[in-house]
Amino acid sequence: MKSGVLNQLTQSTTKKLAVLIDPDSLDGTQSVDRVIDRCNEAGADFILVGGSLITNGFWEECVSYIKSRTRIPVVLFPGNLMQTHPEADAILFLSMISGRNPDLLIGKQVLAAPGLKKSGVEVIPTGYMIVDGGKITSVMYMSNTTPIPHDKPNIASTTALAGEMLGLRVIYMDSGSGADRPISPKMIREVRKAVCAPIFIGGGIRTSAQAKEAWLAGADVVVVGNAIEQNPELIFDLCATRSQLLAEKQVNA
Ligand code: 1GP
Repeated sequence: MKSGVLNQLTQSTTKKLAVLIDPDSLDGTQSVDRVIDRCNEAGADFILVGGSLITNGFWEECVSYIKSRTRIPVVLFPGNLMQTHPEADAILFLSMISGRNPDLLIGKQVLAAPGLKKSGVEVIPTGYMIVDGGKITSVMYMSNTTPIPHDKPNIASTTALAGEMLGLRVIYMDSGSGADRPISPKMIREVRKAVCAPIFIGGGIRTSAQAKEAWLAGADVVVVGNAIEQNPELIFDLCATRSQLLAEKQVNA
């Protein structure tokens, strides 16, 4: 089984940008190109592919097409069991530790495990935590779980800590696609203090200022989906902000 993406996450402390592509929100390869071309030019670190619901039958073709158009690692962020693909570089193998739905803690994973093993795709054990982002998002509705309250950083940090103690290698905190407000820097800081695992932060990030706040609070990977679908040029701003943080760190080191 491959191990490149997790190594990249754990061995380098530089801040990273992941661009999320939801095949259901795109209408064919032209709109994929609009995003991928800019990811290639600006130097995004990862391309995440996934969605709560795939209704347009574009999954298989979409992942293969992205792989054919970029050398950036393509990481699956599956909304359900069907969202696997042998050409992907890795899959975030999610256990929804913020919820108490046994099917999403271990049930679906049991069903998916044999196929994933055969596919040879790198499997990244991921503690997935939904945080209230000010409205009911698809992931909240589809998962039938209660999100962690926005103003309870201690619940988030202890949940992440338990996830890490259980052996999960990455923590992904998500206020849901199109959330009204991103996860607060205070909550990110608390989780950062609690765990060593790389932290992904996503949901409702629309500007490079919000991404910067998340990175500075302790996020390793900032995930942006909706805002980039609406304006792919934002990738340039986000990558510039990420590079500026790196340059500042080098000057201050
Ligand atoms: C959703 O974390 C991702 O699961 C990204 O959210 O689409 O709001 O950027 P946005």
